[in-house]
Amino acid sequence: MAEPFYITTAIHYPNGKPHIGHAYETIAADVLARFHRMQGRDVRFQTGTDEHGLKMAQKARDLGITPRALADEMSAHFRDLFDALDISYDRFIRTTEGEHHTASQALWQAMEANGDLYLDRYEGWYSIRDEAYYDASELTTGEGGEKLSPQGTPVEWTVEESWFFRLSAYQDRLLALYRDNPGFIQPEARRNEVVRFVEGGLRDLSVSRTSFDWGVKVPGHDDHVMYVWVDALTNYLTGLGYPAMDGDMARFWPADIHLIGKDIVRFHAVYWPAFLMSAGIALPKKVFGHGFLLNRGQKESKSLGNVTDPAELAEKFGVDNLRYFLLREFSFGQDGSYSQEAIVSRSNSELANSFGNLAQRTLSQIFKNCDGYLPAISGHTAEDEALFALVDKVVRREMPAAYADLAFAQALEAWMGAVFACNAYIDAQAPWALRKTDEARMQTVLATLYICIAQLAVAVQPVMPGKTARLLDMMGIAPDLRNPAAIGAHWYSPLAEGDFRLDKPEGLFPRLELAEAEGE
Ligand code: ME8
Repeated sequence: MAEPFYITTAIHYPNGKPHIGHAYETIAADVLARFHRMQGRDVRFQTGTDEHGLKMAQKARDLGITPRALADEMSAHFRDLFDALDISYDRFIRTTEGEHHTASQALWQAMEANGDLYLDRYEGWYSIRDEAYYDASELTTGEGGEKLSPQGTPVEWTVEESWFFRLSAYQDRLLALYRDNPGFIQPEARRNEVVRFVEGGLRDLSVSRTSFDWGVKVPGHDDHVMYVWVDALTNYLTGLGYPAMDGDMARFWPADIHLIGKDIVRFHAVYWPAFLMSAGIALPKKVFGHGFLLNRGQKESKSLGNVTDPAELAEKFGVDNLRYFLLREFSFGQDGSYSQEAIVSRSNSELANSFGNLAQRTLSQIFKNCDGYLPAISGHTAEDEALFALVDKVVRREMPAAYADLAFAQALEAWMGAVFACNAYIDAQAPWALRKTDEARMQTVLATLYICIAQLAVAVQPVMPGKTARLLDMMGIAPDLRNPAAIGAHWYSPLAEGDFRLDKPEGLFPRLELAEAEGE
């Protein structure tokens, strides 16, 4: 049976509509999920919304609606966006689901049974925006003299009765985890931050609240709700049927990767493994903290008026153009700054002018000059062999290695290199000129290109599932051949028997343009 692969994104706060950062993270996870599926893995991909906590309760109060109504409305926007972006999730979880309350309470009871939870009083600097307490030494001072968290959000002195998790007892075990599993936290810079933080000593963590009731109730103490991060992290188990340990839990846990943004690495790489150790549950294999997307160098915010609706970007530029841009433009672990001009320029130079044009030129010559039938090969020259070797190296070695490593920009750079090589080959071989002088050679050149284009389309399917499906349909490549195991020159033979005839090819990547005012 195929080897399982469980991938999760963070679950998103539905206290507003989704922004570009949510789209970025979920697209990246989708690419990884599609890549592993294409490699034959049995993939389970989970995303969803994180619906409890003070932030949700306050936002709902400001709007004069219940937190539940806010969650219902906003969660639907996330789901709609992910559908529009072609996200192939298997499970969209909402933390208000009954099953999730059951799972969170079961995890709580397991930690309690292990002696790691106790009741005490909590006083400290609390940030509502981050849903986290901070140590006085971590705070900074804002322009107006107000105290700010390390994330730059306001903090308030807060006193309440609270349950505590004995995080301090886990310092050595966590450090051993990082030491014995150097790939557990990636990229390296994030790992170093976490190791330094844990080496600095851990304080017990306040894990319940009494000041509001929008959350999962603490078992046996109805006046307490769990700290939102305790229930939020549990979502990764809920989706597999925990507390039942058979079925999907047995098949897919531990997760292969939790894909999250750099701001929440501490929760996933410190608190979460400690909770799981306490409950006697296996630890996830990897936590990857990707970078942040900025809009022309600035964080998007309502006050700056620069909030972009990712659904609009997809609508305007095309879903696959947006997916390609986001993964090609930025090195995945690092921050990146985007603009609409950059999307247009990347799409036009690489998708329209390079890949789209290559496919269009090749297929329309086959359509016109070979009557739509796949051309025959009559012996390869050194140039043909060199092109095959290059494409083969890119699609079968470089791209899979880069995808598996979440080096998406590198995978696409290698892909573009092969596309350039194909365009250089078509220019040098000039099949349109061969038509009059050497028809057999023209056929071989077009057949060589046909095979290379099919391979390149297959390799880039995880990033552009819609466009590549259309191209491969146009080319008559059957769905069961659309994977790397089937990639190779032998693709050609089942197709060359005259059983498939190309229609007039349609352009896949029209050039994009920005209306003048939009470039401002
Ligand atoms: O943190 N660029 O939810 P969230 C890239 N509910 N990624 C970004 C980003 C940006 N500008 N802004 C946010 C939460 N993200 C919690 C998670 S998980 C058990 C609970 C990323 O809606 C962010 O880093 O604020 C996180 O991974 C995800 O979007 C959801 O952020």
